Amino acid sequence: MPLTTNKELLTLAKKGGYAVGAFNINNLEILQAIVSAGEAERSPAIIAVSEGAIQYAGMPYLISMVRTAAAQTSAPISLHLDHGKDLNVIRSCIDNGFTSVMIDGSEFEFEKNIEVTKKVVEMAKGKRVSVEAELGRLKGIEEKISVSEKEAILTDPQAAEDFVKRTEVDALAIAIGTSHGAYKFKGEAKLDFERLKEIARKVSIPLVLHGASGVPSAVLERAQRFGAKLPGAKGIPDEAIQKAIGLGISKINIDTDLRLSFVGALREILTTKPDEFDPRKILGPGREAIKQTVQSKMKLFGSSGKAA
Ligand code: TD3
Ligand code: ZN
Repeated sequence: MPLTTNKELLTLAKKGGYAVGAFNINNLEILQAIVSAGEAERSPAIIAVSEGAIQYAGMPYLISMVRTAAAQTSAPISLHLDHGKDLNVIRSCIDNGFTSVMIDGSEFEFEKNIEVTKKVVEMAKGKRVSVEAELGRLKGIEEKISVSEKEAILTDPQAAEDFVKRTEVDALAIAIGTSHGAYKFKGEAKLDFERLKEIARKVSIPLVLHGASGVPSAVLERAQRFGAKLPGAKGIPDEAIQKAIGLGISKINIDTDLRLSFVGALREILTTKPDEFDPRKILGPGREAIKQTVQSKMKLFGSSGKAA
């Protein structure tokens, strides 16, 4: 089937009370892993590409791989630019077949964020391209953070309502205490669910949770058993993800868990089979490990069985 848009996927998810995973790719194996997980689970999936991935793999390669994937699979997928910051890159994604783009103006103050976000909404108008924006900062909240520091980082519910009204974006990424990468919390995992509740009350478009990797212990232990050094790595517990979906999150971004799964499998092969030098025998297990992880996310997010 042709690529679908995030708006289509997320409208159904919001109605159905589940979330769609956005999984980052930068090569063939990761893409194949996500698409075969979607097939196996009968689940939709968002294929996320960052500006860094575009630099690494090149726009033409990424677009043709994802188009080919969409044509081969019967589960819906969309092609989404993750954390777009460069308006030229965003424009080129819109013009070249992406079905969703994110404009990340979260580093700017409120009015400037609105201004850049509106520019992208304008670029996407009349095209089959959804727009996601971000309000608030994805930084870990330390245990002993002051109230004013916390307010400066996390998304303000009233500001979110105004932001969505003024920009007319299709989806909004919010900050409730998650952060990117494998080190999300020093102590106990803590998310601001009250804030999420309040935002969901005021904002009717689908809400997005970034920095949502769980750093699953089995995945981490495999990587560490074969030499990975990741002391203190910690993610979002599965229960917190389920709670966030129950409170109105419809799109969940996962990258770190895919990277950890991939590298654990590669480390194991390279360590246990030092005579192996066929890339397929090395990358194949990496692909399989990502597929397993993506399938477990689809189950966790409730998107399994939701492919139309
Ligand atoms: O937008 N992304 C993916 C890119 C971040 C680089 O890891 C996320 O929000 C994913 O977050 P996580 O928890 O997988 O790092
Ligand atoms: Zn993100």
